[in-house]
Amino acid sequence: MAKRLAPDELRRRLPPGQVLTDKFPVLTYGPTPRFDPRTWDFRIGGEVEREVRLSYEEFHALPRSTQVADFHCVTTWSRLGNVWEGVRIGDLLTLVRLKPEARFVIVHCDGGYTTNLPLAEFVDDDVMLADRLDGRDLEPDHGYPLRLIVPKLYGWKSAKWVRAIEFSSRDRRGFWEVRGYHNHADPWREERYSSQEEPED
Ligand SMILES: Nc1nc2c(c(=O)[nH]1)N[C@H]1C(S)=C(S)[C@@H](COP(=O)(O)O)O[C@H]1N2
Ligand SMILES: [Mo]
Repeated sequence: MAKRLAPDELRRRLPPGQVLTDKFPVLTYGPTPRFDPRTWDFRIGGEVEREVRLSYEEFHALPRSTQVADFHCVTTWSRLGNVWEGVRIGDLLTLVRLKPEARFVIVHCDGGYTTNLPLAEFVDDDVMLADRLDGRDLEPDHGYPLRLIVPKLYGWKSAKWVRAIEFSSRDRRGFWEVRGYHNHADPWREERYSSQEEPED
């Protein structure tokens, strides 16, 4: 699929320093968590009027969408044209009322992995919680039963095995963001390392 792209199309879709792959490498720190639908739940909390907890069945009753998006890992591979299926953030957010203080999002995963992003980027049209890829359920190593997809940022923001979304008034760096990766992570600006960050304030 990606191989058939015309050179100008490829230039438009492949960020600087990235190399195409048709495979889907697994990039995980630590083991793949075990999934049990009876105990799995999904929480939305923090700066919301009322916290929400959904069971596996309740989550699967939410409106579903499909979208095509490219995926860029900071280790330099990019996989283009992924067909993701799941729940758009816009549809998820009909379940809660955000407090005005909510400005950042911290994503919590099974196994303790976390990642952070600004609210404005979390609510972008192309951000979703996905459970299927290319017409099949996600494989456990790729995040089943649920992963975040944030196409405009490097892959470590696309957290696998998501269990909770926390809205926060202040930004708190996640797992890789405290270990030397860039807080923002825009692949088009090659925001790879925290050492590149401009001092703020
Ligand atoms: N929970 C969790 N999510 C994670 C990671 C991880 O280690 N744990 N790795 C991230 C990184 S660095 C990338 S590039 C993508 C890779 O997704 P994949 O393993 O499905 O290719 O998952 C991201 N999400
Ligand atoms: Mo990555």
